[in-house]
Amino acid sequence: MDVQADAPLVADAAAPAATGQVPAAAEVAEIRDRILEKLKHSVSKSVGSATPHDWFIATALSVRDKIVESWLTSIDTAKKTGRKRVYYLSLEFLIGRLLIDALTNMELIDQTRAALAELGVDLEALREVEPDAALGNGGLGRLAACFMESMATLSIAAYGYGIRYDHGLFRQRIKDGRQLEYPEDWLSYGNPWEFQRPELVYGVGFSGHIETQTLPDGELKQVWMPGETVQALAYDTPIAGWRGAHINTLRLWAARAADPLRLDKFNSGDHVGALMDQVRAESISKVLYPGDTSPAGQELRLRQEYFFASASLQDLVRRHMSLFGDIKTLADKAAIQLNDTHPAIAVAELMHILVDRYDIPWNKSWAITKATFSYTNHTLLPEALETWPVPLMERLLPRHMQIIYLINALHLEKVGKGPDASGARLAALSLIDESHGRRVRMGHLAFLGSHKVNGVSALHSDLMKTTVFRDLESVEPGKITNKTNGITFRRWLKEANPSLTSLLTEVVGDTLLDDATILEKVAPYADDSAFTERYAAIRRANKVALSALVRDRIGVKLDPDALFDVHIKRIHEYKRQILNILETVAIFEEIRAQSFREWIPRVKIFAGKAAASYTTAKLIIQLANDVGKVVNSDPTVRGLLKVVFLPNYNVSLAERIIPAADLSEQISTAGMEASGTGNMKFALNGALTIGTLDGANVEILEKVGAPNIFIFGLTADQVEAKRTQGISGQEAIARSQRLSEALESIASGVFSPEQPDRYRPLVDALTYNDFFLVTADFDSYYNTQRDVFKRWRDKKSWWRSAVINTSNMGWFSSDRTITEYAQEIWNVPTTPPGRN
Ligand code: 26V
Repeated sequence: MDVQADAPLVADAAAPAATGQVPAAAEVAEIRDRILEKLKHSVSKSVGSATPHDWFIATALSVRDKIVESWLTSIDTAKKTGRKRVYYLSLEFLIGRLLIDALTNMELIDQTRAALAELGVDLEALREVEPDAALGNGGLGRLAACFMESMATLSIAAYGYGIRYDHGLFRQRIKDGRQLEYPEDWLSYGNPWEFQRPELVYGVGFSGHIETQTLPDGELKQVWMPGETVQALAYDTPIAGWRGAHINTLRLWAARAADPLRLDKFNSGDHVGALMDQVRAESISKVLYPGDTSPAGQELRLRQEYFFASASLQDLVRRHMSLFGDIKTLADKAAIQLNDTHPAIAVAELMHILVDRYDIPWNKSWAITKATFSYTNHTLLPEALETWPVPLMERLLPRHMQIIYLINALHLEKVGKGPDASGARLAALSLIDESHGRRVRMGHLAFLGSHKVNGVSALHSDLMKTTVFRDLESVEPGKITNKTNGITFRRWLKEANPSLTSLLTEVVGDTLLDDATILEKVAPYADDSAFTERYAAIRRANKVALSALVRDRIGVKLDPDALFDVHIKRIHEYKRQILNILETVAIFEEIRAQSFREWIPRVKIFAGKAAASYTTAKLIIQLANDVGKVVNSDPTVRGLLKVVFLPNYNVSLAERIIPAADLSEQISTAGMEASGTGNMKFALNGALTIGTLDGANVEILEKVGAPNIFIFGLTADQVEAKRTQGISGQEAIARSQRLSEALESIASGVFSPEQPDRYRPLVDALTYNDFFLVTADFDSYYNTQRDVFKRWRDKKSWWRSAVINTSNMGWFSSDRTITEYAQEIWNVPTTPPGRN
């Protein structure tokens, strides 16, 4: 990819419009000179020999310098003012690319684009060479990234703590319609955003035994003597808030062995054995989410969780002691947020630190722990609720297991005194699940160790109280609160859709990204045809750009005037991609049978990854691809329907697809999607939602109003009631000719002629064991899709609804969500941007 500087770099798609401001020549010249300086002295390349990647590094380093100046000030100010800090503990941060994000938030984007242009370099081409940091699986990880940005924007003194995985989420390739997984290698060219901190190293112990000592006062003290110690090494990435007023730190831990190699073994000729300790230690930070189908995989996952929880707590306790000198004030100066149960072992670790290291009495330690922690739940799916086998915990973390037993004993003693202390109730409340082998319930540990517990949408938080946490809620009523998720508008509006952002700021003013609620001012323009025409033209340009991308990547030509119907997210049965595919097949059959009718040209766009071990999800990917192959080449269809599956869905691809979407598919089985955040990104960018009353769809409906969203299907209550009657799909299939025909064509091999029974397992599951109630919702979904068609024919009405969606999305800014966490959970002040 050696590109000479005199051959201008060209991006692979239409460049987003600049924001229209003409940057001052002197500033542009200064930026240009700084980039040249970095290219020479940090990258060690001449202008004539620099590759796009060299230019990317030089540009990143030049903006990083600016960020560092504010970063040091932010750290210094927090120190001087003795502010309470927020610690966001997350095993996932799905940050994506950072160049455009950093330039946007430092308000240097136009100047830098102009400076690079003077050098014959296209900023959009540099954007594309940056690897997409995928240290997360999906919604939970992306939420952590949006929250980091909003915490910086609101000048909260916050640290994100996580793991610096060598390899993030796997790279997905589609071969013959099937998903293949390849290791992702985001660090192979180096990472210009991070700073290694070799002085910040903590030992993290595992296994070993416990010695009981008798103190002079006769009290017993437990001393854990780990059998193995791994080192945690810190890497810091600065996270710039909007307008660069405040910069926070994302601190990620890499695992190292204490000694780089066993010299004795090496010298005796055992060259591989000499590296064993290193390999064992480094495996902890090797990959995101190691497969946990084997016992070794499970153990590695638990080692990851403890490794990062221990390093993070040691680090924050060290900071607290050096600043405030008294461990008993920890809860006044630190709020620790647990992003799901993955870091829940931190509750036992803090107890270990307080009781064993600082000799704080148990009850006082427990009070400090509870006041410091809070926990966010992100799913109610039983298979996703973490539990660890007691024998594994006992072997790997013997002292923590003791602590968990003691927490449990005191907890059960307390609830055992209550009026309703039946055996069944105590079993449900216990930290130890005894129903299939003894296992530690990490959700219970996180719940008990926290002062607040929250769900991520109104519906989800309510369901928490009636399902998995029903018994615990009755012990501590009022502990569960709701914090509906949000998204950062800097990335999901300005960076992803700069042209729409310019149009909106023309109307509401240039404080849109400071205070998203002013989007309301756009509402009156929903009836202004001059405005809606410009709004529609921007969408069309985004669709043209996406069509070019689709053509480049998978060779399918799209009609930018077709309705772009988009379903992008992890592939999971509860998200019901198969419901969408069934409707596609039904329409395909109808077009073929009645090709003379006036069909609405439509493109179904799918993207998403399936967990490597999730056979059914992988079969759904294959079905989408197989349907695409048949539909796209059918001469009767004449391009009226296209089906594309875009490989390797990630943050960067989402940034390209969302601004080009007309229809947003949010069709999970009601009660199963905790919130969704993609739903917010689409609606903000003006796609209309077709969705069930699930997660944050419920609140989107409230904000945009029923005429501007397509809601269908069973409600969460109806889903629950229906499941108690049985989950066979036979009745629903018998009632619906369309559904039975669509299923029949899939089952008979219309889309897999080379292997006709390929999709038998999918069809059988829907017929006899339809847990996700696809068949029950099919007719309602199909009919609602016809309402979408009707609306699409009336373009005036369509664009009116789109504008109303955009104008009502201000509430879904993660700035609002973080403000609520700050006020109601963390008790820290926030400063809106622009007021520093
Ligand atoms: C995890 C697993 C792991 C084992 C197999 C099945 C399974 C299914 C789901 C999950 C989800 C883990 C947690 C998660 O990512 N939740 C997502 O969090 C988002 C941010 O709050 C939220 O918007 C999504 O609705 C929720 O699914």
